Amino acid sequence: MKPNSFVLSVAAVVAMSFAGATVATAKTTLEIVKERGHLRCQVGPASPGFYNLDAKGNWYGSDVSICQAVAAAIFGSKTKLEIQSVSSQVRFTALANGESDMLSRTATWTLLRDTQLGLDFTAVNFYDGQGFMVPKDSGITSAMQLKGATVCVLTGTTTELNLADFSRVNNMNIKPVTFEDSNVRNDTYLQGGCDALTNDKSGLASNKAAFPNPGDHIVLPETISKEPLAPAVRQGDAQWFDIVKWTVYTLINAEELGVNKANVDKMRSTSTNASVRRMLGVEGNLNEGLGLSKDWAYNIIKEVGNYGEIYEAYMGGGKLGIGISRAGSANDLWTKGGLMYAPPFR
Ligand SMILES: N[C@@H](CCC(=O)N[C@@H](CS)C(=O)NCC(=O)O)C(=O)O
Repeated sequence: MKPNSFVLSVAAVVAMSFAGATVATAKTTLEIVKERGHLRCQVGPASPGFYNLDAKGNWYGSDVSICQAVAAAIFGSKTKLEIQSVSSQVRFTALANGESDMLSRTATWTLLRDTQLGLDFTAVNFYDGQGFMVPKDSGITSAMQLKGATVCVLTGTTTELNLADFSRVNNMNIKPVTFEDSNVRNDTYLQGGCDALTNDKSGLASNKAAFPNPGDHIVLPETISKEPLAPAVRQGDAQWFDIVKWTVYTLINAEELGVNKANVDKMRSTSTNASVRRMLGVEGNLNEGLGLSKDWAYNIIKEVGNYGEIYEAYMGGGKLGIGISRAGSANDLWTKGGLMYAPPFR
């Protein structure tokens, strides 16, 4: 053996044993979460629909439900959860830095975010699009009338970028008024500091629901972008990615298969539908690749319900809902003309 190749092979052996040592000691996200005893999940500043606080300081909402569902899949209880409220501006860095285990926070899945921030988007839980809101008495009825207007917008968002595109493409000379804090943005708009407010349309419904006189504002008909909102995880842990992704798919499949919070026990003991039996862990071993117990999906449904129940409660017509009608929209099940379609339990 020539001395050079000897040196090389020693180096290779040393490198290999380092790699081996790293693999042997690095903990998976699931192991870290289990050892900690609870999941850390990021949402946004309190906002009706997605993530809001009740009088006792408990978080609730559709994005909070996804956090609860992942906690239930791991621990069998939705309460093994620490919610972190993070602004749009810092959300991705906070996740990439390891401050939380996942983000469930009206975050739009884009190519850049998916490939350049050290993150992976899991499965869409709400199909949205950007719109505009104006005071009713402004007389404005179309976004095309916003030529030269000042528009309040949150920075660090796709909203800000789409607004610039919309203005440029249509030669509108819109003047963005940018904010880091959504409360300050809303107050400025309410006090007449800008002619219009722009946000995802579900965000506008949420903002409006929190205004003193929601009826004084209208959402204009135009939708200027695609905003597929999805929970995200840090890149590099395929099992963790699968756990969060299949938690969303469980919620959607459960609705399609007619399994809900109220009937899940009965379904588990009496259903003869093979997909239901596999989903609820009565048959097969679909849990194994996820590293979760057989009843992981049962626990999700038992603790938080299915996708339709969550939608109705927080985004739809429920007491706490923000009244976005679902029937026939992109957020309906694929069996009803929508885009909510989850891969099968098999
Ligand atoms: N979907 C867009 C916008 C996200 C966004 O700004 N969502 C609103 C929904 S109301 C929000 O969280 N606002 C509160 C905040 O971030 O301070 C994105 O991912 O950039």
